[in-house]
Amino acid sequence: MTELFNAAEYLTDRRVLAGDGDRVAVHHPRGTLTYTELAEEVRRVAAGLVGIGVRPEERVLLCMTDDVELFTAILATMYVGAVAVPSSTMLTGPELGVLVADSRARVLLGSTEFAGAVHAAAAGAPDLRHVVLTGDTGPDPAALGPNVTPLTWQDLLDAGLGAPVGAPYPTWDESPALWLYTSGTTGKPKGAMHRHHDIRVVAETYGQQVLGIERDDVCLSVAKLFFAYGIGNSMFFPLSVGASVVLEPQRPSPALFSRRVRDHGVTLFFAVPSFWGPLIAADDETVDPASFATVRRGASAGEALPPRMFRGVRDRFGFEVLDGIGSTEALHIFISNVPERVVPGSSGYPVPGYRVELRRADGTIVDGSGESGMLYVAGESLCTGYWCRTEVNRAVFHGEWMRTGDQYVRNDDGSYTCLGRTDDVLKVGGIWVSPAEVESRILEHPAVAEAVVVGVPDEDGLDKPIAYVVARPGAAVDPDELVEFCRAGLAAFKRPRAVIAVDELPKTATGKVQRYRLRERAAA
Ligand code: 3SK
Repeated sequence: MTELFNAAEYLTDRRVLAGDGDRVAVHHPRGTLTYTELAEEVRRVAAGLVGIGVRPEERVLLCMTDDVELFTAILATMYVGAVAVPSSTMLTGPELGVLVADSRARVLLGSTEFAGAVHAAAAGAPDLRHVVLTGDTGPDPAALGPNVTPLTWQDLLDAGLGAPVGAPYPTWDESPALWLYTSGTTGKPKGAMHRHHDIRVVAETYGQQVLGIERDDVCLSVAKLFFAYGIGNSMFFPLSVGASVVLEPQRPSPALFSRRVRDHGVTLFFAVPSFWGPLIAADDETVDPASFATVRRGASAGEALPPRMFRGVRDRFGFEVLDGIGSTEALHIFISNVPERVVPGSSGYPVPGYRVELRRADGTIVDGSGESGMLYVAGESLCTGYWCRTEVNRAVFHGEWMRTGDQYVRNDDGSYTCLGRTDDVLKVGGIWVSPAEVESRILEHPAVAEAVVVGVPDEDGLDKPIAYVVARPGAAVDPDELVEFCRAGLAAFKRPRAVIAVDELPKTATGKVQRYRLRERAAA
């Protein structure tokens, strides 16, 4: 008989059964939740979801800040056998609408500060039936249309009064639990589908065996819960061992996060290179190095951590940062540095439970000797594929292996170093940015005839999007205005950091833009 397994139960009820009921699970802006309180709150929200008609395997989309409502709603959705789809809170209304429509979500949960995007997204989603907002006001019925019921958070909880949930839905390892959208290599968002099993796998491999998370740890992550990196750091790892997490809804800044580290005695601190840089550079008044006295380990992902930053954190704050590489498709990190064996500038060694291969363009395997190859990974936490994307699935998933799109080299000591992307997609501040999407936005501007966006490394080697544009005949391009135009039509992190007007773009004889020449020009 198939053994039942529910990841939300594993992370809540099972901790209570293991004796952690009175321990703090969550520090949030208004107080704390013990494991017993968390488990109860999850069941209350679960009852509300059942009360409004959520059924197993249906998607529930969540566009929310890192706070108790999001934390409990993700767990509650999985508890009732439905699929949690946490989405980026940086998306515009139409961008969010694409995810609501693609996922066929019938329920959309939003934080009140994203009401504008939530209303706009709901307008174009035919399958949607309920929109819930935190706060007292609730969504505007006029903005939602006749088929969608607007609810406040309290309405959701009240809907559960007649539908108590005493036990998790009988899911098993293979049951769908979590979809995470990534724009990855094609630019069009794709929902990577994860099973209940994948959550236990990342907690028990990277979380417990590499990071070495223990019951007394206190975790704080710069990456939010809607990222694969963030949900592992802030939910799967701490709850899998009875540790605690600090939830911070506000945007991460060195000053704010160093205060949170100090106030909560954080022991495991998770960040990305675009945060480590400003943290190291901040003066002592903004960031008191003594605030980090309790941190025993840091973790980094998203982009390769420059050795300068590894040394900067160690020398100024006194802890080691374990850099690693993961992916939304693998749910978390699958190559990582390990404590006391860090090779600065490398991503480290394969995490226990994962296999990696470097392959040449013809598919043959690189066996060492400094030759680079495309990184492939196999492991138990790989997603089952992208929702409704047959063509991309065939290109990316090959039996148990996944093509990552990253070019890597294996060093003599067995560690792996990233050489960059094999395709044109950029990672900016740890988030995928599709040049094609930014180019389409720029091309909507009446003054622009042609546009190409390339990634250009800054002084730390971290990619920043730069746009080259050719003006229409008789028109002139104002770079600052074009950046603002992008900000208005795209999530802000996708905007080009500079716009360079040129008379023509370098092209091959067949008319293909030579992006590498623009990258070279920008870097010169
Ligand atoms: O970007 C990464 O390295 C990463 C790490 C963990 C989870 C997800 C991602 C994309």
